[in-house]
Parts: sequence; C-alpha cells; structure tokens
Amino acid sequence: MSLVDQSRDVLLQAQMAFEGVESGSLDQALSRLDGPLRVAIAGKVKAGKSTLLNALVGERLAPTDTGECTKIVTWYQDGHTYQVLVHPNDGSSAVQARFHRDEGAIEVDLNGLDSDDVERIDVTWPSSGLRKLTLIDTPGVDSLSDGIATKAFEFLDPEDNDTPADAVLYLMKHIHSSDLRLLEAFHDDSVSQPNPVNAVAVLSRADEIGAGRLDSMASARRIAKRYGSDGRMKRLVQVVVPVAGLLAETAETLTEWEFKALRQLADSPPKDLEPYLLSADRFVEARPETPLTSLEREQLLSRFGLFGIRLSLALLRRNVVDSSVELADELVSRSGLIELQTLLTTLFVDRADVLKARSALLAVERLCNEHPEVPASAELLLTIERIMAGAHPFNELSTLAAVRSGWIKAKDSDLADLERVLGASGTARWQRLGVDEATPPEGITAAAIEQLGRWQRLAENPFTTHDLVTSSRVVIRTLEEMITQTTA
Ligand SMILES: Nc1nc2c(ncn2[C@@H]2O[C@H](COP(=O)(O)OP(=O)(O)O)[C@@H](O)[C@H]2O)c(=O)[nH]1
Ligand SMILES: [Mg+2]
Repeated sequence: MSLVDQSRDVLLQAQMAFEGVESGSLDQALSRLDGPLRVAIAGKVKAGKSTLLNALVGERLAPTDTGECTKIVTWYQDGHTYQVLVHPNDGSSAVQARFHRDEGAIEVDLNGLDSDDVERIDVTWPSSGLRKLTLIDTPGVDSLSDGIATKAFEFLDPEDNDTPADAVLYLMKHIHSSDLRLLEAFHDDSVSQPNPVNAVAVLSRADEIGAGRLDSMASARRIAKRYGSDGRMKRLVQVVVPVAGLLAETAETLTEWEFKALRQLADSPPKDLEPYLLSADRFVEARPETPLTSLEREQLLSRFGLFGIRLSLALLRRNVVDSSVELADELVSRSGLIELQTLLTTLFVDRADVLKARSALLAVERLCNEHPEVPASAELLLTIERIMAGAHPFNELSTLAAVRSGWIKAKDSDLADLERVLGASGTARWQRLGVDEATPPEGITAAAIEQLGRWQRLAENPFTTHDLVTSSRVVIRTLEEMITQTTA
C-alpha cells in the first residue's frame, strides 16, 4: 500500500475516533492528501515574497508592497473557476468575497472585516502555474504590528496550526538571527528539531546585492553558496539559491509598451544616459533631453529595478535580444527563477506524496497528543509510529535531516555521497547515483551495484561509527530498491 493510502487510512480511522471532538482539521487533511503540495512563502516584510509568488505563477496575482490584504495569509490554488473565499478568525464559515484586479493584483473586498479578523484568504485561480503547487503567501514577520508577526509564526509552526504547509520557501535578504528563529519555528515536531528536508532558502532581491551592477547575480550566487554551507543554515534548509524576483515577475508579464520604452532608451546615445543609470533617484529625475517622461521612467523603475533596466539596455544594445519575447526569455533565465523552479520540482514536487503523507500523519499525531482522553489516541499514535518507522521514504528524509543537521560524523565526501543517494539533489535514479542523465538502465544498475558494495563495506567496517552505520543501512536499502527496480 502506498504511503498516501496508508496515511488516508489513518485519517479515516482518526475521523471515526474523533467524531464529535474534532473534525474540521481531519476533513481538511483528507482533502489535501489528493490535492497539490502546499508550499508556503515566508520571510520578513518586503523580502519580496509576493513578487516571487507572482513570478512562480507567471501572473501578477498577489498584491505587493502595502495594502490590507498583504497582512493576511493567502492561499493561491488552481481550480476551474475564479473564486475568493475569506475565512474569518472567529471560526464562522468562510464567505465568498468580491474582488477586483489592480494592475493585475487581486484586491479582495473584505466587506467590512478588519484584516485582524481574517484567518486566511483562499484564492482559486485557474492557472497552470498552480497545478502542481498550491502557493501560500504569508505576511512578513518583522512587521510593526505584533499581531501580524504572531500570525506568521503560528502559521509556520505545526504545533499551533492544523493546516501547516508541506514545504516552505524562506526568503531572506541577509542572514539575520530573526531569520534563523523563524526557520527554527518551522520544525518537525516528531523529532522536535528543525527539519531541513522540506525547506529551501531564497536569497531574494538578488539584483540589489551588487547595487544594480551587471554582475549582481554572480555576486549573489557566491553569497548564496556561502550561506548554504554555513552550519546553522544547513540545519534549517536544503539549499540557498539567489533569485531576482522582481526581474522574473516583470519578465513573465512584460508588455509591448515596456519593451518599446526600453528600446527607445537603448537607442539614445549611451554617454547621455549613463549618468542617469547610476541611481534610482537620478534615473527618475533625468532631464528633458532623455527619452520618456519622468512618470514613464518611474513606471519602468518600479517594474524592472535599476539592475533590470541596465541589464535590458545592455542586452538590447548588444543585439542579444531583438523582441519583447526574446527579452522576456533572457531576463527570466538571468533572474534565477528557472533554477528555483527546477529545485522546487526535484526537492518538493517529485517528493509530493511523501511530504503530503508526512503532513497528514503529523496532523493526526498532533490531535492524538492534544486529546489523550480519546480512547483510540494511543493506538493511533502507535500506528503512526509504525508507518513512520517502516516507510523507507520517511527514513530517507529523517536520515537526510540528520546529515544536514551535522549529527552524523563522517568524511565530507562520504556525507556528500550519502546526501546525494538519499535524494538531496533530486530523486531520479541518475541524480541519486550522480551519473549522467542519459545513462542507460544497464549503466544505472552497474553504478548502483558499485555504490552498494562501497556502502556495505563501510557499514561492516568495525571502525565505522554507529550513526554512520545506521545511515549506511538506509542508503543500502535505497540502492537495493533501485537495483531491483531496474532489473525487474
Ligand atoms: N529590486 C528588487 N525589488 C524587489 C524585488 N522583489 C520585490 N521587490 C520590491 O520590494 C517591495 C516589496 O515586495 P513584496 O513582494 O511586496 O514583498 P513582501 O512584503 O515580502 O511580500 C516591492 O516594492 C517590490 O517591487 C527584487 O527581486 N528586486
Ligand atoms: Mg507580501
């Protein structure tokens, strides 16, 4: 029986056991088991969360900057019709709300409700960008209002929330201790340790890192790599990737007017324009001899940022691109969005069943712990423990988390191999084995057999530490399954 089916069984048993005690969270957990994976986008105010969400969807749905609705947790999910549901805080049932679009962003009419009175907003929006992932926009954590900060924490803390996300994308501009605290709040309550397997950090607004210089993304990549190898960070997230979210969002929604305006700027003599490209203020204040009005330049600036404008002008002048479609493609590829999307696929989407099953079991576990008076609680907890311990994908995830947390002492190269085979850089066989994507089945089997031998020798070596032996056994099982599958 698949993990998802096993979890469904547990949820159904829990529904019976908790009848009259609690049903809402279990009903939700059941319906989510068949839906897309839920990924929360978290981080401080103005980290660029809503902008990145829009880039990932490919549409400007989430309102950016300020506004009442940016203070409310908002779910964006795919569906057949356009619909907005507002869930009030007082537990009363959700109401359908009117909305309009302001420059693309969905502005919800809260119908007299204060943002503090709203638990969350559910936006259903037919979009291919949401087919595999439901995206959850969260309010920032260091907001002036404490209420919002608490909301974001509660939302990410599975102990206090019966609808946590399956995975989280954490946006940060720099490492701050408050960033690390928030990440720690999103921990795995079954082991009471932060769990890096379902979290990825994004070094956001990456274009601003080099003060708008054309090599900003290269600097951002170096910084992200350094952050990612930091021990504290490794304990919390799988990787850190740089993304220029604004550039990605704008590229995905580029208009012909914007392309023409940039073309006009690119066609004016570089020496006239150069002084104005030094700062945002200068760019907006540029003199009458430069093309476009101040207002138009301000509009471009808010959509591209200074880096985006400079990059676009360079691409146009060097004839690297010659149409709005080409410019959009080039900007998307330079924004880091594609790397992030690939990562989301390999780390989250390809593992969706395991992550969803895990969330479902954790939801039941939480309920049982809260209600020890319910007779079936103890039995359910045992069942959950048995599934968690017996299911190989869970063992892979917890071993991966242990390696990432620095709990397992071994040579760096062994740890790197361990992580790879456990699926840290993707769960496809070639990714786990670290071989070329085009490797034929015989080659896959040969590589798996070779690596299996190595791990078996390591596990049998009397000098190998106990922790490493335990982890090796998980890796051995992964490789054995791989070999049976390819030769079956
Ligand atoms: N230069 C630059 N500005 C960005 C980027 N992402 C967001 N912004 C700007 O930062 C402000 C806050 O962005 P928003 O997405 O609302 O942040 P949130 O509070 O985390 O949701 C907006 O004015 C965005 O235009 C980025 O990648 N680069
Ligand atoms: Mg926002």
